[in-house]
Amino acid sequence: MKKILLTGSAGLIGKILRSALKGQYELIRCMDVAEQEPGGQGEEIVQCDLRDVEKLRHAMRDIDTVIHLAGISVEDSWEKILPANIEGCYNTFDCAHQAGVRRMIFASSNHAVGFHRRERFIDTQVEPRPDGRYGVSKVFGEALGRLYADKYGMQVACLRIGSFRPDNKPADVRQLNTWISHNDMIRLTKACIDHAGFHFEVIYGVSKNLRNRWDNTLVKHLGYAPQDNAEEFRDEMFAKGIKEDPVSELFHGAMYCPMEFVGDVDKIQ
Ligand code: NAI
Ligand code: 15L
Repeated sequence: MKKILLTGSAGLIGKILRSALKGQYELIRCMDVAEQEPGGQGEEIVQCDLRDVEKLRHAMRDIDTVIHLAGISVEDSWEKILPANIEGCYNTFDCAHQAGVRRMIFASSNHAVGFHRRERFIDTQVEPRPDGRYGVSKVFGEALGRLYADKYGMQVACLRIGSFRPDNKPADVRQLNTWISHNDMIRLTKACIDHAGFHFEVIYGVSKNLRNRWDNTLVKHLGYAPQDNAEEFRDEMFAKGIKEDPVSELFHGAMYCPMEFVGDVDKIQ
């Protein structure tokens, strides 16, 4: 029986994981800067900002595994990304290390590799290619994960999540590739919590979509077996029409790529 700290537990993914993991482990400590529903049996509620190192350290006591979801979850200004996703992510890894946490499951994003060309499949070893400040913060988090695994022996899994939606279905034609269902997100998280032992892993958080372009072959040993397929929403998504920006449609990161874009797409090969 494990004790788990779930950061970002008041958010979209956090709420789903909170209810799915409840009762399956000895303790789920739910931490967020936002207010939360009171804790039930096997749950503790902590209100804490990732910048509050003292409180964060306290939240790590007796924890085996941290699931780190908290932070800015979309492209935003540096003023917002810096404290939450850079400083806050560092604080989370370092407080976990100091408290003797064995395993970290870090919510990275497909936007860490968003400027790879969509015409190519990408695997878990492609070089970082962030498509914005948010993507840079996810590359930073993955780099921290590599450091804390190599230097401090922490087991780290970085989940490059695709598109997780409140209504549990894709929003557009692109998300027929990138969608992850709620149940597959739960499966992926549980695979990483329950695994006997790993060093440092990167895995795409995507369902078993017919149009998936992200290759998890190298991390089959993690035991993530997605069951859902966005193709069931195909007709509904195509009926909405394809209105993608010409820069967006070239790259895996899609809508984040044209933001502020003044580059030369021919040079992004
Ligand atoms: P969300 O925005 O719904 O939840 C994020 C939570 O973090 C919120 O409850 C917020 O209060 C909390 N938070 C923000 N700053 C904080 C701080 N300084 N201290 C403590 N808590 C703070 O995001 P969502 O969609 O649930 O995503 C969770 C994680 O997964 C994020 O790291 C996001 O980047 C990542 N992700 C999500 C994807 C999606 O499709 N939803 C896709 C790829 C990655
Ligand atoms: C993400 O990283 C974001 O958290 C989410 O809001 C979506 O934009 C998602 O990626 C996506 O690429 O669809």
